[in-house]
Amino acid sequence: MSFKSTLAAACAVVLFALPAAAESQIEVHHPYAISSSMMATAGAAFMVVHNHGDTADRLIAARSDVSDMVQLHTHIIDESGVARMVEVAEGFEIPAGGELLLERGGNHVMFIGLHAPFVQDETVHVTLVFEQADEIEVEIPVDLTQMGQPQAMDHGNMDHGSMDHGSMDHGAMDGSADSN
Ligand SMILES: [Cu+2]
Repeated sequence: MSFKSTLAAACAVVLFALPAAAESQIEVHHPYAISSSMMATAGAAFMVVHNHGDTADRLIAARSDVSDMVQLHTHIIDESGVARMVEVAEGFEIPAGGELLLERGGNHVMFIGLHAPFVQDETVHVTLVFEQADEIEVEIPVDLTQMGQPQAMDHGNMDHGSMDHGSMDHGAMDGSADSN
């Protein structure tokens, strides 16, 4: 065997081994995507990301061609007590043997500049990018019925806004139980 082909064989083994090992570490459950209305230019996706590995990892980016931009977001209460979303450039940790919750009112994947409205039961193709593990392709079903779930309303100051109070107050617990 020549030096060249030995090297090529060694590389092939490495390339082959890495994705297989990484693939088994991260698993996505219960994904769904929403947008607030048919006119909305933004949408969000939620899911549970399991890390079956014995080292922590991070979700550091998400990509999709359904919108101009895809960002990792969280909700904060700013100095004036207003709940708003901010980008988290460093992403979210997924503890070893644990899970990352992307949920209403918390961390989420944000689609900014939707190219077309989200349609119920269609899917949004998203690539999740991790610090350690290989990228994962996820088909995320659009579930606009989740918009009625008041899960996102658990931060106090939303009711000072223009939203309908009546639809927010009942059943906050039912909604969050449903996401498990
Ligand atoms: Cu957001």
